[in-house]
Amino acid sequence: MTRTALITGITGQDGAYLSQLLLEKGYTVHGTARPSSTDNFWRIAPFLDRLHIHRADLLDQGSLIRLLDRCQPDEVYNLAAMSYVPTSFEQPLLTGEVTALGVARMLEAIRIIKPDIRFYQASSSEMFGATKDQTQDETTAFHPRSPYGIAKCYGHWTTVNYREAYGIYGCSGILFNHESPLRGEQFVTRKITLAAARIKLGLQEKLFLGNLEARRDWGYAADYVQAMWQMLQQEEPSDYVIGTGQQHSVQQFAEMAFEKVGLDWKRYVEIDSSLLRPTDVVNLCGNAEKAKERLGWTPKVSCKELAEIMVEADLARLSPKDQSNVST
Ligand code: NAP
Ligand code: F7E
Repeated sequence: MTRTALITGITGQDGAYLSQLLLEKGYTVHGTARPSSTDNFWRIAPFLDRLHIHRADLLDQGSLIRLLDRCQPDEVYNLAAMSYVPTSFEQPLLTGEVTALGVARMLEAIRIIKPDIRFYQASSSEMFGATKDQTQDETTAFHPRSPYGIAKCYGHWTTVNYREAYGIYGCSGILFNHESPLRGEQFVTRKITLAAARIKLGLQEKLFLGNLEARRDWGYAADYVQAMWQMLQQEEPSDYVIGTGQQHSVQQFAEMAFEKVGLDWKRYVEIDSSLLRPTDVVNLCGNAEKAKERLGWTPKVSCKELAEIMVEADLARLSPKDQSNVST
């Protein structure tokens, strides 16, 4: 029988990769988009005609209840969130409403409408924040460093609590940074790859960055949505860290991206102190042993390959057809 999935935040990076994966697996795929004057469908445009899009907002309990009643999904992937850390410092209360309480609203809707739904919560390595541990796994203590990280801790523990209190099949996927050509342009990897491509093509002169020393475990979004799906196929629900186990600094990522277009990053990157955060996270590196053992999940794409994929995609997007042979 055809399975039905609902993805909140289907218009985002992960929503696009996950919907593609679920369509390939034969699911009927529903997704939420916020009511707005301009649709943000560019990531899902290639297969939009195969998706069922509903207007719903994590801020509005009634819209979520009606949504579940209409779709009757077997699986819900809660990807919607205010996901950009700097904005969470500017709008901490809105971040809490969407990224924290939004999870409780979705789980309440599940409890009321269809408690046998399998639920995936998009948790984040930002919950580890100021951790002193060199690598982080499911047992590492949380010490969030932003309103976003704090809100994700609430979402994580709410998922755990609904599992323990009401027997809901809820999984919290603690995903480390994952990127792709579909990444929003404000996140540092895409900001860098887009700038490297633009500078190569003579469309930009400088790239302004903040903290070059911050270190992240960067993986490929297409690999990570596979793990989301696998989590919901297990007999018992659980929480999983998903990461590559490899760490690079922002500076190293810039080196790799500029190298791809044959340029020396040092000539183009400048520091803009206004991009520094009130508190930053400087040392994240995931230990995904549990996911490897129980799900058989391993990452396929290295950080260097990822930087190259992203630069290539940005070059292709920016290049007029007759310049598609720009030397890389
Ligand atoms: P993204 O590209 O920023 O997408 C976020 C999605 O949430 C968008 O579809 C957005 O819709 C939607 N949204 C925002 N506010 C909403 C609201 N009030 N009601 C309903 N929808 C709302 O994020 P992503 O990179 O795909 O990440 C997916 C999820 O994983 C997020 O929860 C993020 O916090 C989490 N996460 C991401 C990473 C990562 O490295 N990418 C790592 C760990 C966890 P609009 O199109 O209308 O803005
Ligand atoms: O920053 C530093 C910045 O904004 C990474 C979200 O998907 O992953 C993401 O959150 C690092 C930080 O991602 C710039 O200070 C330097 O240390 O790309 P980012 P993030 O904050 O790690 C987690 C796992 C999520 O869950 C989030 O939703 O890069 N950095 N210079 C900069 N960052 C930005 N954005 N822009 C700069 O110019």
